[in-house]
Amino acid sequence: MTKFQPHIYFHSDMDSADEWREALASQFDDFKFSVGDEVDSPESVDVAMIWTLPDGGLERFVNLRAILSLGAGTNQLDPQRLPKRVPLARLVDASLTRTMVDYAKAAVYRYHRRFHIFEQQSRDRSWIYIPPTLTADTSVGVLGLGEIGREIAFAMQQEGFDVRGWSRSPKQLENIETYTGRDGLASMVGHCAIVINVLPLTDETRHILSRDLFDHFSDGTYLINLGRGMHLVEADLLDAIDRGRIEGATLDVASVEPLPDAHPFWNHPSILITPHVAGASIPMTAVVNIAANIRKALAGERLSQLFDAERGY
Ligand code: NDP
Ligand code: OXD
Repeated sequence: MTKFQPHIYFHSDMDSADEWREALASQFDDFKFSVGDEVDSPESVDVAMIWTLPDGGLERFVNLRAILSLGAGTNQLDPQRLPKRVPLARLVDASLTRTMVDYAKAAVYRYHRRFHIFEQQSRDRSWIYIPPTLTADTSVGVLGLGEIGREIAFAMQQEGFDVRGWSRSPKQLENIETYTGRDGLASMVGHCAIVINVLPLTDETRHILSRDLFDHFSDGTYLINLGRGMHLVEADLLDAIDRGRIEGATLDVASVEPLPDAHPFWNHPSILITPHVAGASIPMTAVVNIAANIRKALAGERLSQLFDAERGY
């Protein structure tokens, strides 16, 4: 029988526990919400909602039925360290997707309309006309066509860009040329003026943004990384910029966050850093899918957005 008073454990240094408590109250008449290290009767915890693993792990929650990631990605949880018997689900949320799409649009337009050059020209008091071009003349490639990548690709296509996309399994998307496999990726990026990465971090995708791939870029390509810092071989990016393969990069994620003070990406004229802000989920919207998964966990049903250990995402 379904238990209607879930005990939810919450751990995140990125998300507001108060906002999540309020959002959950809109979905459950009665629930127990435990935050931090002091958890009263850990054996009664049903569900863990977490961004990263708490120091003590989750083993003390011996009756845990579900782990719900507060991120679309799960690598920050190091799924290998989670209790194997408990299913893990990632976050899918309209507000998260929307903010990612908005970020991708802003970053693409900054290059497409040459704002990155005008920013420098403004600092140099330099008035040099650069004629605008049509979106149809700029090709954008999206790595990852899942919940977020697919929406980014559609949004770019609606803006009139020439859009291509790469995924693990074949896809048919209207007016978007799609590719699979490493050869497909190498061929796709050669056609792109702007490459956006929105892949999950897995054993297969770690360091995918490396010299091997950059050597298939046309000279002067722009790179936008919204996935994870460990997708990128940072030294290879600097080298590709020096060689002219990459003209500029917008990086929302870094292998070490916050990016260390002495990192060569700071102040680099061709690199724009943003502090992992591309996507944000708003508890009041994200709670709908989270609450649905809490109900499924309590009813012993299969969770939605389940992490697949074999695929790694
Ligand atoms: P999904 O799981 O919905 O989609 C992942 C996509 O990547 C799928 O299209 C999948 O292919 C593809 N993919 C996975 N592995 C491979 C591979 N080896 N080769 C080719 N394609 C592959 O994830 P989301 O769209 O929800 O999120 C993607 C990532 O975005 C997150 O994991 C996270 O890293 C990042 N993110 C970053 C944020 C930020 O603020 N910077 C915010 C939110 C997410 P297939 O379709 O065949 O399964
Ligand atoms: C996520 C993120 O994965 O914020 O949701 O990076």
